[in-house]
Amino acid sequence: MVASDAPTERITIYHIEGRRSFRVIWLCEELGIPYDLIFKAGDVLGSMVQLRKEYPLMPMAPTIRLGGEFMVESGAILDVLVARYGRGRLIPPVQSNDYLKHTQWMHFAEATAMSRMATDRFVALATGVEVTAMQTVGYRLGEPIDKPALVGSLGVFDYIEDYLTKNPYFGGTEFTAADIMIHYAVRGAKLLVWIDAADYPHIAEWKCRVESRPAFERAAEAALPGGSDEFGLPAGMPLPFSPPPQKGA
Ligand SMILES: N[C@@H](CCC(=O)N[C@@H](CS)C(=O)NCC(=O)O)C(=O)O
Repeated sequence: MVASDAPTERITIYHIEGRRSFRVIWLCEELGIPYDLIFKAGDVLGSMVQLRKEYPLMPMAPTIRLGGEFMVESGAILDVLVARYGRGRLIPPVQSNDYLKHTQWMHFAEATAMSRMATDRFVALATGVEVTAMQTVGYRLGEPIDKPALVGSLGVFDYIEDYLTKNPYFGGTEFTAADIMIHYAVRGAKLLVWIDAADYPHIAEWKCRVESRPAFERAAEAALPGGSDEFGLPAGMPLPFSPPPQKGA
């Protein structure tokens, strides 16, 4: 991969607290990429309105502006920043087996993990059934192989847990951008589909390990200046969905 120098122009990140734009902030902190963060602290809707004004065609967090171009899709943004400014960091060598792992998880985070979880949540919202009922419908490891079902949220978590029994990071032996991609899906699952990383020993240990990175801590301070709750959302703000029942309740 051809390395290039530090950006000549600062990256503008349109951010909403507790949302996927956190991934871009974390990556910039890991690589030391200077950025300007545009959001309204403590005002999720206000941040969204600002983003809709700036980029009405596809107002999603994250949106970035770099070199006069707007760009959406967190995975694509991370790929670009790693390729341009990483100088080999946060990505395994292309010829290594770790590169296959890294690339799979870079895509899996949105294309499968977030999409299966969002499907469970949207169907639960549309039908009024609890999101846990959706999970009995999905296919997961250990179920009859002729079950007529698609892989569901629990199957996603089984797969992630199994992977982490054999690998320390989603980039294989080293922390890479793939860990940043998967982290948002794992953290968001507690509210989105009531799957708690704490119930999966290897996921819980990995989550704790990556959250102790200094760049994660700097990103959290910048992205969530008022602190965050147990779901990674801005502390003290109304939740977009009903929370899971308390354990033991
Ligand atoms: N696949 C996109 C998803 C982006 C996305 O859905 N972002 C949410 C916040 S986490 C958003 O902006 N939602 C507003 C909407 O869907 O209208 C990515 O990874 O960047």
